[in-house]
Amino acid sequence: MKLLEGKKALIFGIANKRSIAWGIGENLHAHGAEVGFSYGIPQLERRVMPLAESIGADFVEKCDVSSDEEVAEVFAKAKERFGEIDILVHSIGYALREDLAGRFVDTSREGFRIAMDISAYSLVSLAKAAAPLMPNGGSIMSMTYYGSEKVVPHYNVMGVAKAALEASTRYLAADLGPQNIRVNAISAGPIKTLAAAGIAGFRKMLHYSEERAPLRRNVDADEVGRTAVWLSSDLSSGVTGEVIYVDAGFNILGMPEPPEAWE
Ligand code: NAD
Ligand code: 0WE
Repeated sequence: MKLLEGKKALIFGIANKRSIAWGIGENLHAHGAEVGFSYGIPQLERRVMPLAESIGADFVEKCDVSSDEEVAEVFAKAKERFGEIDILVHSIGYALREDLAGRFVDTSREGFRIAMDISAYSLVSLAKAAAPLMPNGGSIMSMTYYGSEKVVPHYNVMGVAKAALEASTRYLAADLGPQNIRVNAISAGPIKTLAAAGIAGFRKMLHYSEERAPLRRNVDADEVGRTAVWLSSDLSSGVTGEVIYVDAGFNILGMPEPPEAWE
């Protein structure tokens, strides 16, 4: 009997084979879960369909999470297809490109609103829509990043949105806990996905963390997916409202390695 046998998962935020959402989907499927996917924009269908098919996932629906109507529609379809679900994965983040460069202090009102709406509020709206499909409890998780806690150059308004996402995780965990629905976030180290591809200096950031992280390497979407299996399973039944780090230990450091002069 596989760990997630009989469980049904809905995964939001797949774009291509590099997506963390795909690393999670593959692993949930490998451990026996039935998986459905949702993607954000029509152009992604072409890339997402063959991936979904390769693991026998027939539920693949577009949903722009900035639209209440689209969220309602995708959950109506999920109810039709799955009846109940056990696992909800939120793997969505977006800010205006201009807000991921330069100074945070220059963030526009509209840029701030968009980042908060798509990257943080959407977890609240998906959790609210998913809860009625989880009558026997469930596990909800989202993806976050260390830039929510400490200043990471150019992460800017996304750091603020991730702080809101992490705080929302705690409030949702408190609200939904009595229904045995757990809500957690995975804080992943930097991974070269579509969302990271366009970021100036991302390669240098990967080298920076690879050289300093306690494990002296970066993490990949498959490792995030394996932690998602644990959060999805009854092995983590006592864990809710938490941020779980999958970052090769980078977050524990208070200072980089001592310079040679100290040794
Ligand atoms: P990705 O580009 O593969 O995934 C991001 C997804 O968000 C895309 O599928 C995109 O279509 C979707 N999205 C954007 N706006 C949307 C909208 N309005 N409606 C629906 N979907 C929308 O990149 P990824 O790195 O896999 O990102 C997934 C999550 O992981 C994000 O929350 C990101 O912040 C987080 N994360 C990424 C890293 C990293 O270094 N790659 C590290 C830590 C956390
Ligand atoms: O959450 C993210 C990135 C999310 C993201 C990426 C983009 C690129 C394309 C949100 N919005 C957009 N908008 C676009 O137009 N990460 C954790 C990856 C990431 O992004 C950074 C990082 C890291 C790490 C940006 C600056 C500094 C570090």
